[in-house]
Amino acid sequence: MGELIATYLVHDRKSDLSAKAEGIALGLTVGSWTDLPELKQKQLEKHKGRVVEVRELSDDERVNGWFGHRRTRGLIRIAYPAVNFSHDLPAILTTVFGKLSLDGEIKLVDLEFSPDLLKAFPGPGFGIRGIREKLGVHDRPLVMSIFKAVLGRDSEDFADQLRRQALGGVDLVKDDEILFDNPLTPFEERIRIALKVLAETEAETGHRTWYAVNLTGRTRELRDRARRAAELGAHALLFNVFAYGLDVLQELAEDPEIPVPIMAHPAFSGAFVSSPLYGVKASLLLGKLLRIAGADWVLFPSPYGSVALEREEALGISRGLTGSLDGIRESFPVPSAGIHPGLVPRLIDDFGIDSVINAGGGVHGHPEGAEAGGRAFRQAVDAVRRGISLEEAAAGHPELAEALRKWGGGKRG
Ligand code: 1AE
Repeated sequence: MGELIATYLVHDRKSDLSAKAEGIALGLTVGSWTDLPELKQKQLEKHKGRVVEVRELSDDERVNGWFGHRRTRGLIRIAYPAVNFSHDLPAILTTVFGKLSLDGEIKLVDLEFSPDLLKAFPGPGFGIRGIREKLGVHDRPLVMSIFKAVLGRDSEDFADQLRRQALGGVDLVKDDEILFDNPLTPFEERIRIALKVLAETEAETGHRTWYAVNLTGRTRELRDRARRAAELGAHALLFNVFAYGLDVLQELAEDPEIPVPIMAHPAFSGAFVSSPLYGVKASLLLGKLLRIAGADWVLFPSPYGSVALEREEALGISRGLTGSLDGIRESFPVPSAGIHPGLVPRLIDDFGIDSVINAGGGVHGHPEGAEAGGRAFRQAVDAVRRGISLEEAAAGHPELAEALRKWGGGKRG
């Protein structure tokens, strides 16, 4: 039977990381140990947590400043026997970071799954390769656009916005995450309209665009709603996973009657990942955990947009989504928020071509409208592929030139 190794970042007030590690390893498994009679110790041995590593790190002066005294900063790795928990994320998270998360001074930074344990998780149903295959795009990052200003608008407006975005040559258009089922643009109607509009734009331009519909509502309704979306032929589902829970994502990803790729939105995740002291590291929550639970795409704040995440954190998420993971498919990293065409060279340098360039305001805010906005992004991507600067490319592409005039950028590094 395998084990699960959890890594924690601690800021210890007692300056005794080894004692802290031992306390966690025993406290979250068999409880007290040395007080037990020998026979009981033997019986419980296979359930006992094990301290794998204790490593002291240099002080974080910002943290010492907050507390007003020195804290010993360090990484602790604990191995939990897989026999202790059922092989699902609710049991795993409760074991490794249940009550412990309430401590407020400890952060869960990684989980290493043994191959046995990993088999319990589906991973993405399609992954990067499967989606590229279906869209027929193999040699560049995908480009995605986001519906904006959709509340209070009707189906006609929805169809018109979608058409303009698709004509710009984007590969994907996703719902705004704050668009829920509503009388003006009901869930099923959005899917029907999108299929019609996108079939028309494909016939017109030869370019395929997919629409990701926001799967929302009470948890008990999600499965049926997603199955209905699949029956209607939906291309992709957008899912606000952190408002529901990782296991709900896994349920959807595993359902054979929902053969539709899933795009995970990071809404609400800031509540878990933002503190340097407590919560869960972004690379684990938005990277590895979303991937094993079955997200085909993962949106997260890019390091240089409007809701910036530190560069190392964003790259860590990307590594979690695409690094090797025992036969689990790769998920597309989608660094987002405040993205405009001038950022394309930096996005490709940092996240590679197996990523999605995603923009809402950067498409709709183009001075010539959303169609030109999509074109400007595609022109920027082509420029990087051809190894020329955006300024050079802009000379022959008025849409890109306008975008650079409005938002600037184009520089690498
Ligand atoms: C990190 C999520 C980004 C997102 O969902 C969104 O709507 C971004 O919009 P823009 O590109 O910042 O306008």
